[in-house]
Amino acid sequence: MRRILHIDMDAFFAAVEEQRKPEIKGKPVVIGGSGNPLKRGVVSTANYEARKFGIHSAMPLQTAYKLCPQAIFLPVDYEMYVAVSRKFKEVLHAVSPIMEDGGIDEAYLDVSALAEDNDTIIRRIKKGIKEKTNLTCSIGVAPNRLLAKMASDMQKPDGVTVLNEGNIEGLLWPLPIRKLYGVGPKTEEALKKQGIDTIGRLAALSLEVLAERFGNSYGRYLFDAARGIDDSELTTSWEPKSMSRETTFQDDVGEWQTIARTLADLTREVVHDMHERQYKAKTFTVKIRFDNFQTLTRAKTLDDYTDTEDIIRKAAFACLKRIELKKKVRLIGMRANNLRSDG
Ligand code: TTP
Ligand code: MG
Repeated sequence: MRRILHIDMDAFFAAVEEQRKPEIKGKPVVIGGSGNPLKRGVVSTANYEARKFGIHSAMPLQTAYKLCPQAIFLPVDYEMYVAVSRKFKEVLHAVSPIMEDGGIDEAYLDVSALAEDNDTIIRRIKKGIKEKTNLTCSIGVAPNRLLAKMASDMQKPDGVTVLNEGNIEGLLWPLPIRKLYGVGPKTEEALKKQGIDTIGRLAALSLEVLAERFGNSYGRYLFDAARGIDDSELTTSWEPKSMSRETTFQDDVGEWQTIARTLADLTREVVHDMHERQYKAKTFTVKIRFDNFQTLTRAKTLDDYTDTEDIIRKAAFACLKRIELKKKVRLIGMRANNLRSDG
């Protein structure tokens, strides 16, 4: 039987901020946008004190302000969080090299081949993360990735949850279907219309019915997932698949100069990341979102890998030129992919 862990940091951005500003500990803290709750932007995360007021990720900052004007609002310091993220992933990678990077504050670890039991491994991980970052995490333990991911969310913060064949009925089936990994708002709505509101009710549907409603492949996925079945292997390449930056403008922008200056700034930041992490890249992509949310991307692939800012900026501007700026721009992004480690 495989032993997969999913590790997810608790209130990650907020916890990092509390770490470097101990005076805000115990108070409601909201991280998002430029940190000004009267301006446009959304909540990236809120600490547990702020969540008591109903504040959550993706909520407009202005709404968060109405719910809790006395909260401490801070800007997103992405560089800082990436640096901390790297530290905690190093701890995990040292425990087992079979690691899948799940995002800035989460990762999967296959510990099947280790001699120690799960309790010992978990203690080692929590202790290592505490020592290196002084932060807490929650861990899900399961025979596969799907269950591990769902388990890590069940006892936050600083929890450990074991989810396996024996407690699927007790722990998984009572959950709302939206909690099932891979079920988005559309599927949720479609299922709710049929009166299917929990994972248990989903598990009661036959494969034939699910395949008919959702197609063979997604129907099969739902059938298996509701039973906690997932045979997929971890994707272990511990390389970032891309490095990117994007900015949402405070007010939608029509002037080319502002857009160009912002793209040059984003390019500099991406190049800085590449230097820091010793990566070169071959493909560069620019993303533009207009005020009507229409989003376009243009990519350019060079003949050689590079980390030279001038060359990368030229590639970025070549992409930008291929986008007709006939509407105001809400967001601009820049990404380096097709990466090669030079370290
Ligand atoms: P999560 O792990 O979803 O949230 P969290 O770590 O803040 O809280 P929890 O204790 O419940 O795990 O996301 C990790 C980080 O990703 C989060 O700190 C901020 C960022 N994030 C966003 O920027 N926008 C979002 O909509 C979400 C969900 C997260
Ligand atoms: Mg988290």
